[in-house]
This record gives sequence, structure tokens and C-alpha cells, in this order.
Amino acid sequence: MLKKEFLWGGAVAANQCEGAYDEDGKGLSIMDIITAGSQDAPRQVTLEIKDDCYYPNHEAIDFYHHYQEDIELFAQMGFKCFRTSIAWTRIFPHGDEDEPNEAGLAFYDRLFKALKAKGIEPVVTISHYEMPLDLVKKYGGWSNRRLIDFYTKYASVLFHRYKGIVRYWMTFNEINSTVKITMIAGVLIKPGENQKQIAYQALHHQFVASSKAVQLAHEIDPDNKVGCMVMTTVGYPQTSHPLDALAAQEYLRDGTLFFCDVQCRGYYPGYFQNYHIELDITDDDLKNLKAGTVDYIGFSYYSSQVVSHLDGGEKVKGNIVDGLKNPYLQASEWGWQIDPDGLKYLMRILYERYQLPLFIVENGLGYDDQINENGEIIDDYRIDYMRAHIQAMKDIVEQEGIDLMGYTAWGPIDIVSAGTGEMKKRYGMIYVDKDNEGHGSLKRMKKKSFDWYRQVILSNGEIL
Ligand code: BGP
Repeated sequence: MLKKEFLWGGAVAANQCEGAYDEDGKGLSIMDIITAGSQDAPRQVTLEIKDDCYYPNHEAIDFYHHYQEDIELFAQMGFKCFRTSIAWTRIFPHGDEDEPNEAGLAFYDRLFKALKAKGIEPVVTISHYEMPLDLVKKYGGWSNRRLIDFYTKYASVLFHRYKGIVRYWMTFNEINSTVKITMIAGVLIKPGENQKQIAYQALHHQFVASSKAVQLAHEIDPDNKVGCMVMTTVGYPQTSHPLDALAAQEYLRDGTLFFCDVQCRGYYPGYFQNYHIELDITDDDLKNLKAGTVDYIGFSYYSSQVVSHLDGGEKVKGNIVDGLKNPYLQASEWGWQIDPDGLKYLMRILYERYQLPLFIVENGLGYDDQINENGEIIDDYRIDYMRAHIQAMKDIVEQEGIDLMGYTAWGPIDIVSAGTGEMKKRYGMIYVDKDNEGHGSLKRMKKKSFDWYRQVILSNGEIL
């Protein structure tokens, strides 16, 4: 049995659902100027606002004005918690002001109050790809050490304002994305510059900022629980060749575990020297990393990969990372390989390595749902995906005593895809009438998975 206080719910990011990108004093973030993108064309940040930047994140599903009706639907599904991010630019529109924007704080007051009124615990990501654009223009984003202070100030404002209201926090969404997609951290690297060096320095600043936020959160309210949030994926060796096994081990270590190592243990692991990066790291940084280790590990899990020590093989996409095709697995329409057993594999490693509570804060299936002639969406494929992953998670919790805090399905209501900018890559149990071109009434509608997930939560995972 899962524990009775298990946090069932759903997760979104402010920039992918709120819209209202310039309302109530909000400043521009990186996600407000990113291009729309598509399945084949990655999104770009150029620091210029082009026409196709306005949609989709500018309007998204207008959660900013629809949150009450959406929370009502989450409550009907029985959500115990709801994970969202606070848009940094609602609180500090330019990132470096002395005083926060009251109207921005007031929006999250209303949002959290509405959640609490329904008995739904807010789970807050402090930074989910929502870097203030002006911090990029003026300071070069996270490659600049000064960002640590701007972020810490922002975090401190949140901890004070939402003291006693928000208890679960995560410092940076998928912090590993900083070294994969540097523009996500507002780090624009010019041709000829040492990309790896700059990216890891930016990451280091985030590690330090995160550790300072953890300390602050604990000082301000000892009840606060602060997690890291790491994008995870498993890599299986392509063959029994020992070099494939080593390559797979390194793939997991360097792509996922490294980011937990620093944030859970509070220091850089020995193997970091093989990255050949000269970090600008101070004694104070070292102290902070040590003093600000996280309380739990939040992670996203969608798919797994295959790894070979040789070049070649059929490449497949995943969430931020790529790998090789696995002949034993099916893939989503976007090519992400579906692997519930990989979740077990991963949870075992995370729990054995860190002995910290785990929290699955993202999991789900992106699908181009269609409304049938009866006006319904019969998303059995999504139910199958979630059922298999929830079963895997339950099995491992029950059989091996892993401490798992909760499960938040990604995008319980359809939102804009982070990777492709598409609306048609839908994850929701609630459909939103809006298409890839931005047309639609924004009307919400329950999919078949809505009642299924309600039953899952109601039975605490016993009825799948
Ligand atoms: C993660 C992000 C989310 C989210 C999800 C699904 O990387 O934390 O923001 O969107 O993946 O990805 P996508 O929207 O590209 O399908």
C-alpha cells in the first residue's frame, strides 16, 4: 500500500499554462521570446522578439484567468497536491529590482488560496525555465555569478510571503537541462566559445543558488521541504560487451546522477575531474553546497534509451536527451520510448544511492488526442501508459520499502509543450480547445482518463 498521505496530483509550469505574459506588471522571461518551434524544429532564443514568439506561451491556456475552474476540475479528480512554478518575472519583472511586484505576488496568493480551499497542497518550482529576459541581456544569465544573489532574493521573498501556505518547494526544474540547452538558463554562447566550460559554470551558479535557497527556506520555516528536480532517463547497454555496460553506467551517472550527487551530498564527486572543466568555485560556495543539501529528490521520468560505446545505431529522441532505439519498447508519437520498468530501475538506484525521499513530479504521455463523433476523447493509450508506470512505482515501493512522497502527472490539463511549443502534444486528463496555431475557445473538457485517474487517487492506487 502507498502511504495514506501520498501526494497524488498533477504538475505544470507557469510559462506553459498561465498566458497573460504581460499582465499585472509581469516582465518578459526567456520563454516569452522563445520561438514557437515544431516537432522537427527546435525552439530558439535569439533575444529578439519575433512574430512567432507571441504564441504559444504568451496565451497558453490562459490559466491566469481560468485557474478557479481548473482547480475545481483538479479537485474533482481528488488531487492532493498541485505542482506549478512561480513565474519569476511576475515577482521581479526585470530580475534585479529592489522591491517585488505586489500584483504578481497577489496572483499566487489567490492561486494558493483557491488550492487550499479544495484541500490541495501547492508544490512550487521556484524556477522552471522562466528566467527574466533582462537578467540575460544585462548580466548574461546564469553564466554570471551575480545571478546567485538575484535568485536568492527572489526565493527569500517567496519563502516569507508563502510561509505556512507552501511547504513543498523545488529549486530548479530539470537542473540538468542547463548543460544540455544552455539558452534555458539564459546562457547564450557565441561561436568559438567553450560551450562546455560556460555551461558548467552556469550550472555551478545554480547549484550554489539552490543550496542557499535550501538554507533560507529552512531558516524561514523549519517545516519547509525543499527538493532538487532532475530530469532522469535510463540508458541500457546495447550489448553485453563490457564497454557498452560501462558506457551505459556513465550515461546514467553523467546525465542524471551527477546533478543529484552535488545537490544531495553537497560536494562535487571525484569523477567530475574527468569533465575537464575549470570551475570558478569559492570557499563560500563549498560551504553553501554542504550546508544546503536537499530534503528530497524530485524527478521527471518519461522514457529510457539504449547506449553503445560505438558510434552508429538508430537514434531516438527523449526528454532533452537522445539515445538509441530499443527494439523491445514502443514509442510515443514523438518518439519517446515507453518503459515503465525503467522507472523501477531508476528508483532503485536513486534510493539506494541517496536514501532520501523520492517524488515523481513528472510522468505522462504526449499524444495528439482527437475528439470522436460522440464528442468524447477516449485516451486509452494514456491510461495504459499511466497505469503501467503507477503499477511499477507501487511495486517497487511495496516490495522494497522505497520512500516515495508522491506522483504528479505531467500536464493534467493540456498545456503548451516545452520542447516543441506545440499545443497538440497533449498530456492532459482535461482537454483544452486550442490548436497549434493558437485558435480555439479554450473550453475545458474531460477525457476518459479523467475518471480513471480519479478512481486511482480515490483508491490510493489500489484500483488501476
Ligand atoms: C520536461 C519539462 C516540462 C515538460 C515536460 C514534457 O522536460 O520539465 O516543462 O514540458 O518535460 O516535455 P514536452 O513538453 O517537450 O513534451
